[in-house]
Amino acid sequence: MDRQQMKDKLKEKLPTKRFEHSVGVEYTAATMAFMYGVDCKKAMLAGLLHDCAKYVPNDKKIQKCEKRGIPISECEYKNPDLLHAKLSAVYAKEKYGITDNEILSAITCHTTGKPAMTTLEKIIYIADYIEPNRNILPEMDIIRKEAYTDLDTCLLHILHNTIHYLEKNGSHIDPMTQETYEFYNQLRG
Ligand code: DGI
Ligand code: FE
Ligand code: FE
Repeated sequence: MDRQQMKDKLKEKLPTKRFEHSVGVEYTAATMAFMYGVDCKKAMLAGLLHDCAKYVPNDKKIQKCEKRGIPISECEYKNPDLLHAKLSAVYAKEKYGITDNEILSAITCHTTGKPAMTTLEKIIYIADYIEPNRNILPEMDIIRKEAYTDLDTCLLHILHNTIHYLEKNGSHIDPMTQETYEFYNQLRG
């Protein structure tokens, strides 16, 4: 499947706004790939497809992950939307023909992050948050600059603000989100 065919298929699977968000992540990831010397094609594919399973109904998300033996945390059982990251990697492989494991892992961890991410994984996590169509979140101007000056500072800033937002709303923090935060917080020293 070439890139245009992938785009056409994705457009059918997502509401307009989510499709536009995906294209925003595709191109934001490309600019970050230039900055950090990462394979631009990989960054664009991961960006384009990162949310491809977002609109699978939540009960199906659980079913499909269970069927493939993908581990599901207690927090993911309570908030099955979190599984769209893992399931989007499955769909990228099964339905869009992506075989590259660097792309697939960047899609897998785009929502919670994980400790010791590769540069491509960081780029997708960050591009998802800062792409131009995203609603403006607190400190977005600073976070967008950090994305092009210091990846780890940017990552920690997003994790900090996300955890703060989740706590404020009484949402459960997934252990992977917490571990990622602690990892990058310790790294800063
Ligand atoms: O899919 P997107 O909307 O583009 O962005 P995303 O994949 O980063 O998902 C964002 C949502 O995920 C947002 O509503 C916050 C939520 N989220 C991220 N980490 C956690 C979380 N929700 C819970 N309950 N726990 C987490 O640790
Ligand atoms: Fe997502
Ligand atoms: Fe997204």
